Amino acid sequence: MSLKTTLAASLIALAPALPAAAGDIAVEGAYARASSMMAQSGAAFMTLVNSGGADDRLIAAASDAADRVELHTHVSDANGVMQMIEVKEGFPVPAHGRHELRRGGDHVMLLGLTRSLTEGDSVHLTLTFEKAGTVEVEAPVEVVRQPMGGQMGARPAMGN
Ligand SMILES: [Cu+2]
Repeated sequence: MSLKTTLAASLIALAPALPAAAGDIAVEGAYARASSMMAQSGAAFMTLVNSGGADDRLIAAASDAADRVELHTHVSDANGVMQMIEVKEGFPVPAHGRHELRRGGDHVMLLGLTRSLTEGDSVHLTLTFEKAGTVEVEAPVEVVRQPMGGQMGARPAMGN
């Protein structure tokens, strides 16, 4: 029985974040990460899904984990160097369509982290859509594992 209990607990821990939705808008697969171990900033990624017949738009975001939250994207400058810029007009979510926020592309930028983002933690996001209103999202933290742009001597996440 104790094994079953353990398995059940593991499954709950591994369960994806609950679907977050408002009106015709749903937010799927949200996760957040710090830019690096000692970072003062981070980013959140997710897929915005519009099941309705009218275009909508993500126009603002807020979080309990950051002083300021902006909608950002990446563009390459004249030298081909990727830079982040704020997208003041927000991200369009077409009718019966989706808009993906992913690494290297559009993202929700967390500026001035109020705490370090470690595995097992989660970040609360309040997303504001032009038509659907606000969607509350719980984005689990994923510690950076991508090979690109890795800092020297990447260490495992520190405990408390
Ligand atoms: Cu950014």
